[in-house]
Amino acid sequence: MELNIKEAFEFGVSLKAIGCGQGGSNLVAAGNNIGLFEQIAAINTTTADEMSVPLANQIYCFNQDNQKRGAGKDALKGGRLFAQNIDIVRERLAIIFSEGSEDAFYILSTSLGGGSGNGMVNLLAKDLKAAMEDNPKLILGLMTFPEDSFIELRSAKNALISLQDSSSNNIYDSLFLVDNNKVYKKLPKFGSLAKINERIWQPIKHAFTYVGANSTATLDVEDFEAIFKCGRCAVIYETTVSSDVNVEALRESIMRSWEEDNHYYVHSNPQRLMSDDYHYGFGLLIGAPSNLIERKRSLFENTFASIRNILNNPQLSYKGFITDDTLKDKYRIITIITGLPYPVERIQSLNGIVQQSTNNSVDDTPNFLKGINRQTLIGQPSTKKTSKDGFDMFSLLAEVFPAEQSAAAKEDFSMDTVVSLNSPPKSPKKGRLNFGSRR
Ligand SMILES: Nc1nc2c(ncn2[C@@H]2O[C@H](COP(=O)(O)OP(=O)(O)OP(=O)(O)O)[C@@H](O)[C@H]2O)c(=O)[nH]1
Ligand SMILES: [Mg+2]
Repeated sequence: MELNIKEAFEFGVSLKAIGCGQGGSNLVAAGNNIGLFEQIAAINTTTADEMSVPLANQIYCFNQDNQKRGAGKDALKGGRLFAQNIDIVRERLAIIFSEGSEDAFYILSTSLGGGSGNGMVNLLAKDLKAAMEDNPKLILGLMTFPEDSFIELRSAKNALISLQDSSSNNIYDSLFLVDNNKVYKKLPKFGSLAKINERIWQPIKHAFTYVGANSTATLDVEDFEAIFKCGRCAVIYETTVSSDVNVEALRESIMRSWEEDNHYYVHSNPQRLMSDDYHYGFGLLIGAPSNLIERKRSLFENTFASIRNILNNPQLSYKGFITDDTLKDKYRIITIITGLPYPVERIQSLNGIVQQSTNNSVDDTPNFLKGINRQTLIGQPSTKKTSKDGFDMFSLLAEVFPAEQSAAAKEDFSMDTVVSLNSPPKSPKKGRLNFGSRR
């Protein structure tokens, strides 16, 4: 069944996915259900969670004291369990991803707020990046921002650890932030979390289907890659519009698709978040039935110019008009916007919860929570280099390796070859970490 769905779509770019923790694994399973991924893996710390992906794709970083306990909503513990089990992770990933496209992009998914996924996802991303040092591929992240009812001291802290880390270390080429408040708001309508998880991926799936496809104006794979290299946060909105529209109506529909209630992202109305000082990426993809694709060319071109203008003319702007005969008398309009700032207000409200709680109790967590660096969250203007300051989860690694090795080991963690993926494994280095080369 799954195979049939996959075969029905020709992807311009393949996507491989790794889910971390329960929410991340469910999300990856959902994307896989709609045929988005070429290959998937899911990593967790306990068998107590529902994983949704086949057993062969599951990887565990067990808590040796109790395999059912996992990280127990403690992100530092989640990170530590990951670091302690890194050899298992690398070995299993190397096997799971040993076949398939060499040019695939990667997407790592997790739900912020828990212990396991939240704690491990950035370490994994960093490891993957190091593994691909010689042949870098895009690494994207898709994370849910915790729903209000889940937020308390620990979950807020966990999410802050991860966000501070990814914003100050430039771990992902781009990060999609999904708002779980919206997910739960729509739950009654769609009946199950699994169904909504599928809908979250839908615009991403359509974008990946259209890139590099047969078109009259091509947003090719390189353009797509360039857009996502802008860094910070990304969104992909979509809408379908009746084909009897003019430019004004088309533009209105697109702008409506950016509004708060019409997608699952934390970021809404991107035009209000964009200023002259930063790099942004913009892609407009329009799918249309073959009888309209040429005839409506000027309508599409004018719409592109108009939307580009609304977004303050980002330097990196690309368009693709794609023949899609699954659409009858409709257009599918996809807008990709990258380089958006981290959601400062939402993050500051998490910070407020932590501050409030820690005022009344003794707290022994790292002091990164004291001062969220606003500049790191909104990014640096394009003329300045991104700051490397901020709390660093990677210091966890130093705890895992013996003291005399720790400096070299930490160096290796970010420098060495990791999972062999599609390139032949490098020969193991004596006395150093041997990331995923198959023995
Ligand atoms: N959108 C979405 N969110 C989910 C899903 N499953 C869990 N979550 C959210 O994930 C957060 C809890 O994190 P989990 O993923 O359960 O935690 P974990 O990574 O397994 O970490 P532990 O604390 O060790 O269990 C909450 O915000 C949940 O609402 C899912 O299938 N979809
Ligand atoms: Mg869990």
